[in-house]
Amino acid sequence: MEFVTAGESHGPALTAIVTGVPAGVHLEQADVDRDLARRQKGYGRGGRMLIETDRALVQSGVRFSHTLGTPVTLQVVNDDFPNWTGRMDVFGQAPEDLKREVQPRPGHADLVGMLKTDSRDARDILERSSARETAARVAAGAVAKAFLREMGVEVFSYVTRIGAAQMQASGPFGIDDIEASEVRCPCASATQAMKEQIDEAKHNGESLGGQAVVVARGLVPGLGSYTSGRNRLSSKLGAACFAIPAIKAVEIGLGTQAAGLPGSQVHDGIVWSEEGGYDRTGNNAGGLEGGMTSGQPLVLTLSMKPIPTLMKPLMTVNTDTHEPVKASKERSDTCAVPAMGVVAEAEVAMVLADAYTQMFGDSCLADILQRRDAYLARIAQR
Ligand code: EPS
Repeated sequence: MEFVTAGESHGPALTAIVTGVPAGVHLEQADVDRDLARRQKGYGRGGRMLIETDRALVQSGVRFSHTLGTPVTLQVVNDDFPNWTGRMDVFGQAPEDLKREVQPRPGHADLVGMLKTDSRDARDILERSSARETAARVAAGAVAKAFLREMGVEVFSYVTRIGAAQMQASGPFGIDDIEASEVRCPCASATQAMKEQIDEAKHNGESLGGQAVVVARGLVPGLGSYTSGRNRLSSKLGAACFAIPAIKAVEIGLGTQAAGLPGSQVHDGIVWSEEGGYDRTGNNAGGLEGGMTSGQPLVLTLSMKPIPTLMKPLMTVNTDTHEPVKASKERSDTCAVPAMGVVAEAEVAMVLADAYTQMFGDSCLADILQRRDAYLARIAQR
């Protein structure tokens, strides 16, 4: 299972096409729209989210709330498009008085994209490099999640850091605690500290990054492969997470901390019981051993840099005159870390769904479930 997206931030619409979806997967409109709405929320979002109410128009691949085994096309209309007449028209001539973007933002794709594509207007680049595109990924990811639900797999995320505010407690919490928080952090005191960070950043014309953890529970052991580097699930998950704009690091389980500890404090012990079969004494490995799922929860931590659009802009160079100027300041978000967690769920779900179909087939759900059950029965004998 894989997907491709198309669409500009202020163009008519975003589109995702998901291929490799087995027939017979139950999918409702609400499955997609729920995640689209979750992505739009989050303290620190800017004015654009007041304009958009993202919904997916499912245009192929689903009949009577079940997938057909054909490509699934999902379209998310940009409600802002009509406000961009004369700036984002699909056809015709650019108006004489068109204001080109010639003050590239440090840290954004603006300058390098202009050089690469021989453009004199950074809008040609920023329209696609905008994180608006992640709405289409979330729509695609909802299809993967619907398939994973049939496999008994749940994917969720929560925010652990925004700027200097970090969640300390890792005590028990529920999905409701995450979704009740305006920053998608299950700890109430950390939520408050994160909101204060965002308020301060906004006041200072700054932007903020942070960290989110993505968890997948209910996975069978053995998804992925140890036999070649490209087929290691860790490599595919890393590529998918780094595909998210502004992601600067992806950690698995204990992550970079493992580099500073002796092996005895890093590796999870293996145990066996009559009732449960093989198990581990911990999950420092984050659910991956040898490039395969271990059967423990998959735990990934993603670190996001601050958004490059600053209301108190950094210095840059005018690409027409080469004069030093302040970078352009578009309407933007102060912090998009809560949204990033939802996007990461989608990316991770797609990799996991693909791994399931590689292992158990991709023609129809009933066959996949039968093969999955036979596999689980076999390994339970070991
Ligand atoms: C973005 C700039 C802002 C964000 C946008 C990403 O959009 P606008 O320029 O229209 O104010 O709101 O994110 C989204 C629209 C979204 O749906 O996440 C950017 O430059 O990357």
